Amino acid sequence: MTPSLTRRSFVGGSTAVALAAGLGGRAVGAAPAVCPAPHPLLTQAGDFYDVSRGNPKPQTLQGEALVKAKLTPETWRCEVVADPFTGEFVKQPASLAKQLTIADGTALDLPMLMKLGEKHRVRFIKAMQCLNIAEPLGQGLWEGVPLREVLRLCGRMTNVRRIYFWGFHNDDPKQLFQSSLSYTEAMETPPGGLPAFLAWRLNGEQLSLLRGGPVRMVIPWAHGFKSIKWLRHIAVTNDYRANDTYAEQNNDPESHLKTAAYIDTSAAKFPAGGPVFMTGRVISGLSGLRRVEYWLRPAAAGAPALRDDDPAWASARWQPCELESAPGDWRGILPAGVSSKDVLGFDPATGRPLSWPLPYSMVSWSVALRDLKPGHYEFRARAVDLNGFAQPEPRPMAKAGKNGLEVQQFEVG
Ligand SMILES: Nc1nc2c(c(=O)[nH]1)N[C@H]1C(S)=C(S)[C@@H](COP(=O)(O)O)O[C@H]1N2
Ligand SMILES: [Mo]
Repeated sequence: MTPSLTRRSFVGGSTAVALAAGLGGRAVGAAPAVCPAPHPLLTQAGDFYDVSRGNPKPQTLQGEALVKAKLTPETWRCEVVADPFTGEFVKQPASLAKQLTIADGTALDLPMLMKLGEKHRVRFIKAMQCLNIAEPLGQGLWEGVPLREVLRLCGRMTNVRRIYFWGFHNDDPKQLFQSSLSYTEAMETPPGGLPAFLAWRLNGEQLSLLRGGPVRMVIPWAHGFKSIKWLRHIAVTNDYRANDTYAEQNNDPESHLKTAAYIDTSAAKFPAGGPVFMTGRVISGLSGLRRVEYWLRPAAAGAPALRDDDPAWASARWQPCELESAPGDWRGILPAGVSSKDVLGFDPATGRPLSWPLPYSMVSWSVALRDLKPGHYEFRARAVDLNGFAQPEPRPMAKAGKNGLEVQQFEVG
């Protein structure tokens, strides 16, 4: 199964430098006098980098096909069943006191979810990132109800070790894209932690078909492959294996979002004299974020990639970048009617973020490079986490998430 990727057009609050690059390759930029504005904290639903399988892709369905797929708000249904699976180490199958099925008219629908939402609603700002793509996909304010509240509708569970879930896939087993959580991950949340949830709103609006609506799973700590779109099925199972579709493709199925910095594409050439502004985004992953730093060095035009064992790494001079600070006033950033006091990760009394960046969110960084002599340069940026580990430490294995160090070459003069 090969994901097909649609590059979102890079517009809307993007930097002048990046815009020039996006429109015509790496343009020769007039250096802006002030640092370009940071990326907007919330990405519009249509501006996310899309990672979707399916032939046809569910977001292209229309009319009767959409109704048949149960992917309109009125027709949406999600079954919650017990998987009868047994095997060598699985003597007893999982069971639920009550299954929610389409056949007997008890499947989950949107009114049921909204009813649960009256009491258990969660809102959370999360960066979406694919384990296999070295660039954030976007960031949203996701809104829904914890998976555990949905499972509680089914009464007593026995012999449940994992929860599997998958979306609409054209009723073709070859197109199935599923993911899973352990029982504990689905049911229990550490204090101040973030629950797995079923989302039906994004940035204050109904979750669009394009972004996986009417309802998608959102797993706050995980890479995108756990956040199943067009959710239609939840199955509790006694199978202890994380048999995510991604696991079958040589990925670490229990990876968490990594702390990592990403560089915006800059102009290829800057005039001498003015400052050169470099910008980018950084995700605060499992290990949190302490700072972003850069390393600038002269390098020949088109210099080959620096090998991992090159002695230059040892003498690199890493210097601090400026991190976008927490907004003092969240009105105008959050959708109308949403108070930051009601968003997870914020102090419910003051409405201020409890940490910055928020866990599993991304913010912009920037640096002004001054007094550069004419010549060719290489610019690298890296995140340093709360353990003091610099990217790509401590987990440089790409199949647990891409966090290699990015590099940009440019010329001054
Ligand atoms: N049903 C379904 N859900 C899915 C996928 C998919 O192909 N089908 N792709 C997953 C992957 S690998 C990623 S990275 C995210 C991407 O989310 P986005 O398209 O909203 O950016 O969706 C996830 N959810
Ligand atoms: Mo992905």
